[in-house]
Amino acid sequence: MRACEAGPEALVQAHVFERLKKRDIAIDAIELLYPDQRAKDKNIPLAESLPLIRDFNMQLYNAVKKALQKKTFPIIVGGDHSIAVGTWNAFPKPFGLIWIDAHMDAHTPQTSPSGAYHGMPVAALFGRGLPEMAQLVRKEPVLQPENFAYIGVRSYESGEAALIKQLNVKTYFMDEVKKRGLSTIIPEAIAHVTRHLSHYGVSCDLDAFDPSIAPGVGSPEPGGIGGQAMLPLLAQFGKDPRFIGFELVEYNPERDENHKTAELAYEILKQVMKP
Ligand SMILES: [Mn+2]
Repeated sequence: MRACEAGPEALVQAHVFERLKKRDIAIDAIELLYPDQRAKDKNIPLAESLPLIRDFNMQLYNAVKKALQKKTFPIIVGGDHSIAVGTWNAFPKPFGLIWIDAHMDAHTPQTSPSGAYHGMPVAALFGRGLPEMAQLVRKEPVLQPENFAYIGVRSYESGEAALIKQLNVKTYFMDEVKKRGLSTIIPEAIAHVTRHLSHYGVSCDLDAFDPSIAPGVGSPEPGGIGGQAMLPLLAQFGKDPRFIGFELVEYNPERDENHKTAELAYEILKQVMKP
């Protein structure tokens, strides 16, 4: 049960965006995009779902591009993490990216045990894996691995970990996060992804948070980030002139308990968008 495709609509129904607006947070427009119904079938092989995933990412790419042309600040709410390919293709290159996640999402079809595309978007952004996604819009990779940092990783498979190691990607594993604290690590991660570049974005998977505060996710992993530690720190992104966009993914309303995770999503967006 992943059901993340129902996430955005469930957050609208939980009045997440309406409540943000009431707090004088400038929201120009909310646009909901829907994947092809066939993409919901978890049992179809990647070869069959790939064109659907690709089409959806193109739709999303165009929507984010349009928002940027209107000079609005894009906040992208998923959906599973496959959407990162469409999202980050839309931003003018070059930029750095901070990826807050329990997982690496850096598989290629050769290394993935499940074949699920939501485990592959980081590899695609680095130009690896299926060319349909790795070259969604252009031939060149969206990101250079040196301008990327993970925060919160605690569950991964050997094939993707080998790629991340080979590409020398900065990874703040969960043990280091616990030991050194997010108030140290977040500014360090920002400094890392901007050391050659002037702009950066953030992609946040709700499963980076501990399942006690975020049970409603596609792939829960114990031992995650606590809300109190993280939430106040998110305001630094929104206030940073180098920050270009924010993506929040993997909300699964079917697994949520008493709207806990929807509330967390609200708190995250409130912090990031704080005027
Ligand atoms: Mn993810």
